[in-house]
Amino acid sequence: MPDFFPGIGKIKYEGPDSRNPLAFKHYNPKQKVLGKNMAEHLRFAVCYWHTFKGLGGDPFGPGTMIRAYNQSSDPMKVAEMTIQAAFEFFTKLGVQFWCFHDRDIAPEGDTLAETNRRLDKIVSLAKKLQRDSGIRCLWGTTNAFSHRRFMAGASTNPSPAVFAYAASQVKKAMEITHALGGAGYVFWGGREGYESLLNTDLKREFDHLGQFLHMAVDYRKKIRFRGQLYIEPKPKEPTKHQYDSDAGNCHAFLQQYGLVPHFKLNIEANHATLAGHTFQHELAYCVANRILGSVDANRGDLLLGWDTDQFPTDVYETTLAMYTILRGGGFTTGGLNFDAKLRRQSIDPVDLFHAHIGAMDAFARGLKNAVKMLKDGRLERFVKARYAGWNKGLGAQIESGKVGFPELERYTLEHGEPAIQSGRQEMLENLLNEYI
Ligand code: XLS
Ligand code: CA
Ligand code: CA
Repeated sequence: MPDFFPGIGKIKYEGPDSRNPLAFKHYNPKQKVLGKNMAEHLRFAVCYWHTFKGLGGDPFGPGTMIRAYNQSSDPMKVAEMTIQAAFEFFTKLGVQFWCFHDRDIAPEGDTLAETNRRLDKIVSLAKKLQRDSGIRCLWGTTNAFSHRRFMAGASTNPSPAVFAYAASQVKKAMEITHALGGAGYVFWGGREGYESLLNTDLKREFDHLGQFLHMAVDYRKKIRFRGQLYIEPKPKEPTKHQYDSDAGNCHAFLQQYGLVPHFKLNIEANHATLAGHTFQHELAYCVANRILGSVDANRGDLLLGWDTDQFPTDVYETTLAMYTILRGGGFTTGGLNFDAKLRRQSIDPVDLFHAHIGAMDAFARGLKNAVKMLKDGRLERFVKARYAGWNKGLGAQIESGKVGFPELERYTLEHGEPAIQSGRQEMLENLLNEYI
């Protein structure tokens, strides 16, 4: 077995006092919290696209990173070496899961048939590597946005032939995700959106997206794939207007097309901030509507207006995220997938370890803080007390639908000006700091 990350051994938990940059200070996979161990709560996954296919290119220049596993002129040889490097990395890092796009793991051939043969070859290698390492697939997905045929979208393309191509690609990607025992399958909109309404039939494109997802639901059933289907919201990028722009918008779409029973959402932190929301807001919306499925754990830069996909390090964010996730019952099929990439100057393979170790520690701290918040219960009690008026009297009458405008007018005329109370935001912000 080649060693693509020489000199780096298995990353261990050494505790908060350790000064070893290649050790976990907080993530202790076996440590029990709230009845489960940390690994079971957090379900960390490494993403294939940024971690193994991203080389630091940006709109101003090509990649800066040189990797031993892509030094060949034969694209299939590169694919084989890369999947081996990936499993070496997952094993040394100690994650349980990985995520991929079809085109990350195997390069496209000249025809769809040839592309699928190439995929089968790499998938059989991946299956063996999964068996040997015990590492599992959190979710698979399709890249139906890079190739020029998808410039005007995949399932929302004005051309039915492109719709058909995208369907064939998703069919195959669902089959290989199933073959790899994937716990889920993601639909991120890619180029499902528009640049200009001058050339777009918005209603027809939405209808086609709905129809496409119904075909995916039918095919999932046909091949007996049990993985959870997810939609991943993202606004503004790459198209000017993306159809799946945020959690509320995806939820409305799923309701409109009768897809709620079949889909949950995959919430990405950076996409939340691009949509003008906090990460916690998007998670809380999903928890409130029972549609939270999985999480792409990264971070944006609030001073930049694009998808920077940085590794998560902000413990306030991870604490609030884990608090919200735990209050929603925690992960079942989903997990925390690091859809994040190294900065362009972090050129060494060891930087991949630093990035993931820091991100896993940030979420382990978030988990521990969230457990403190839940056990202490002061925040929860405050919110309960703030809404206590709805449990009896007037509030209970309104909620049960027993009164309407005339009765409420009578009440107001009788009782006069309502008493108001402080929202205590600053006190609660201080309380949050007690746990962090
Ligand atoms: C792109 C998305 C993408 C999805 C999977 O911005 O985050 O990587 O997670 O297609
Ligand atoms: Ca993502
Ligand atoms: Ca992103």
